[in-house]
Amino acid sequence: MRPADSARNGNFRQKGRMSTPRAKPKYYLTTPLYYTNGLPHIGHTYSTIVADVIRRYKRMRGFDVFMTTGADEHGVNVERSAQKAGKSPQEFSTEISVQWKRLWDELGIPGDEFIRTTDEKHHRTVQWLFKRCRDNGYIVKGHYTGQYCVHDNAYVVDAGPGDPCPDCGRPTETVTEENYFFKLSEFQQKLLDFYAANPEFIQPESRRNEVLSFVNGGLKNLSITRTTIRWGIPVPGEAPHVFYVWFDALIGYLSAVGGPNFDQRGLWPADLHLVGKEIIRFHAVYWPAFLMAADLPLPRQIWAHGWLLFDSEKMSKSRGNVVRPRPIVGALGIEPLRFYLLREIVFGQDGSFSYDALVTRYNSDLANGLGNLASRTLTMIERYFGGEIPKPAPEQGGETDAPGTAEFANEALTKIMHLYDRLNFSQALESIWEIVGMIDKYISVEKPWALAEKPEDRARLASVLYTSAEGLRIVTALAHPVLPQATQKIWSQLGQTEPLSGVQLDLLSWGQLRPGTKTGKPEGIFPRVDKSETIARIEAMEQEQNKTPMPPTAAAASTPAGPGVAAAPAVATAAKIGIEDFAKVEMRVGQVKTAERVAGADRLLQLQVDIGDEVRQIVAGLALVYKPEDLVGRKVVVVTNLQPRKLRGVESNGMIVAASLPDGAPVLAGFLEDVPVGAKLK
Ligand code: ME8
Repeated sequence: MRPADSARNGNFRQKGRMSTPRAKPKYYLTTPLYYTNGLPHIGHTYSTIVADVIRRYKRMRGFDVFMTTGADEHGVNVERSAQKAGKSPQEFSTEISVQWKRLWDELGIPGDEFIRTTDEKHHRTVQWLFKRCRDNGYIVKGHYTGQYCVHDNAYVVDAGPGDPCPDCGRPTETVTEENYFFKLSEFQQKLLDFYAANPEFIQPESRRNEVLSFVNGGLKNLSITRTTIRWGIPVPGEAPHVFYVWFDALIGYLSAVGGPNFDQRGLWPADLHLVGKEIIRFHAVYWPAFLMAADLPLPRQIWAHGWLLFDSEKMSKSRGNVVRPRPIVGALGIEPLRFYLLREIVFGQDGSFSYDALVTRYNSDLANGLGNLASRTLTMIERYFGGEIPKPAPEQGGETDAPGTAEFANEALTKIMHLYDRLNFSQALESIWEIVGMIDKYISVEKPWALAEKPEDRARLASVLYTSAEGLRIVTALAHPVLPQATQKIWSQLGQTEPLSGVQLDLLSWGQLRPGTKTGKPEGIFPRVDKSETIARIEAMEQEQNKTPMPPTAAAASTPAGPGVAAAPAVATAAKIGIEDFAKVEMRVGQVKTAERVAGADRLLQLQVDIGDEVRQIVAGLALVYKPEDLVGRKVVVVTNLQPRKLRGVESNGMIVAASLPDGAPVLAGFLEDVPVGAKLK
């Protein structure tokens, strides 16, 4: 059952659905609203490109599509970044928002609405939704002391002072506030019932399981206002309370399509919230609970995709290991980037970004694949038939285009649409490119250039080129959501006058290409490029771009992976330091003498570490990965000149150096050769 149906039958009314009569069914989708504490990298670009592909695909399936993207401008991160830049939060985040919007425009992925959480209409919506939840009895006032992760704008349940955030590994801060609480605990069963009634609500399955186990584990009330920061939407009549950034940003999806008057637009509920996997809980737990509490319709689906990795780590602003879209687009264009991201990465899973793979895909699938097919087909039609689609003569059919072609093509259409429907882009493209390969092979086998030599083979030549052109037309339409400009060019060269974006895939079938149609001049669509030269160009552009001062980011780059664990910096673009700064950090080889768990802290181990002239007690966030007994005797790298501090009441006098994996898991630094305990690292 889909959310709308279950809502009608269950507690949650499906208001506003289709209240404005529409010729076509509506489809409303969103990207996350990105933080304005830094500029977009290709991780963000990936999400927005995927949304744009869905938007174009759904239009070709007859939907009236609306897509929202935007900027999440409030919260501590933005406030701090603004402070660093010496600007007011409003001024700072406006500058950054403008740049995000400009980039999406430039890349041709602007969506239909760019909502800013500083927009007046959004403020009104948040305040209205708060009032509805409060009037319904789901909001109470109280005090809260807890560990707060500034980076993720979230309290960390069950964490003690200094414990790391389980999501990003950065140390949490202890915060005490008078807060308004959202009674999330009252929604545990309601959410579980809702998920059960709507098995496709959370996708993919792995994320659904993750959310189910989180909710099954019990839900605590959620603090939804802050008095410790000023940069937020004011809670009406309750100064100095401002709304918690997630009880602000999520509501942006609704503000974008009418806010309190969503009924009039008929777009709510959203059909799809597209998000990265790290924010699934906010979207699949908090957001539906807020909407249930306000008695509003729930979104139909949350789809959490994986991460783009660079150098095996999550590409992220704070790590600094980011790749920006502009240099790639400058060297190759936006369409090769779209194609690469959707073809190479299995949607829903993590995928590594590599320039090498990007250019290889470009040359093999676009230059040699689709581009070459279009140019050879159109060139031969021009040369042998004066630029007119020839009339096929089926009775002349040879082995390779015999009866099954039409059936094969129509079946492929159905299959590929199904793959798009499941957001299985990599397989959809793989299947489309199988057809490209088949037509290519067909041309090579039939050798139209040889048929053209003999007048008695004229009818056969016409059939072969018709078949190739018709195959190309179908492929072009199917690839349009991913390659909108290139396919439109090929489409026009095939003499098609209707804009490709207006073509309905459901009405597409083999044989619609009319013989006699005038074709356009064949033009190269994807010229082949030299790999090393292209990568060098991208890198040169990147360097050029990095010279232009970038707005400062949230900059938690140097924060450790956990208490007592210093993450080895994987920072490509972090600010450089002089040798004298590095010399301030004293690191020595240590050997673990004893190790035990710290009571009540899942992640912490209490270690006694011999550093040569003394044995130090160090509390380290290693317990999720390392068993205490496996550490005893192990040589580790210890930062020895840090101020001692207490973690869960246990004094920690030093820090163990470890790499931090994308999921925050530590990996201890060590040596291949034997080294004496106490040796200094330089
Ligand atoms: O979380 N790979 O904003 P944000 C793939 N403001 N996608 C990535 C990525 C990567 N390496 N890095 C970022 C926020 N993304 C909140 C959202 S919504 C109401 C509030 C994409 O600027 C991915 O979609 O940190 C991820 O969820 C989003 O950017 C996070 O953007």
